[in-house]
Amino acid sequence: MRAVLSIGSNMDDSWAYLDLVAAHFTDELVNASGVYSTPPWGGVEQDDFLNQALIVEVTEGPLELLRRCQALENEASRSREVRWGPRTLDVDIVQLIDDTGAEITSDSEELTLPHPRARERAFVLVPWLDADPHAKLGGEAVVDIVDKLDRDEVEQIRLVER
Ligand code: A4P
Ligand code: MG
Repeated sequence: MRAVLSIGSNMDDSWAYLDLVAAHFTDELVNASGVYSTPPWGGVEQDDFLNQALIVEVTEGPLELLRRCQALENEASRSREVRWGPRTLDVDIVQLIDDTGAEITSDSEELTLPHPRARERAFVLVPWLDADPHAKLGGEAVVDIVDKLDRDEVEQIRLVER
């Protein structure tokens, strides 16, 4: 099963939290995007985020992968206070592709796939395209989905160096 993960941080040592996730998935990593600085999405006033996309190939099922993502958030001392608010580390599963190449869908509250807000979020899609320029979401090329987003929002997603 192939997974697209969107990871983000805007508290404490954000680079270190992103590194923690990449290190955890080293043996399963297919590709990683660059790291992007992104303005906060969702209306809560807070610092800019660092966001990155990771593409990983894993052998376990969707819920086991979700548990691993949550364990990484806990390792980063993640507390959940404000929805869409500041966080040390957020690890979201954007998309899962099964071994036949089909997109896995799920509409439970615990795991919604593909991620329900991914297509509205330049901070998810721009890094994803960096990691996989041919990416598709719900049968549509991600590059075309990005084209339909607000131009200013897309231009504010900036590749950064450490
Ligand atoms: N859950 C359901 N589907 C999924 C999935 N596909 N991947 C459930 C991961 N988790 C999924 O998530 C709440 C619940 O979602 C979990 O219990 C899980 O079972 P959470 O991480 O505990 O809470 P949250 O992250 O505060 O809420 P939410 O709605 O997931 O927030 P988002 O959508 O993750 O947004 N702006 C920028 N620029 N960059 C960011 O990274 N992130 C957020 C958080 C807001 N604004 C941002 C960024
Ligand atoms: Mg989340």
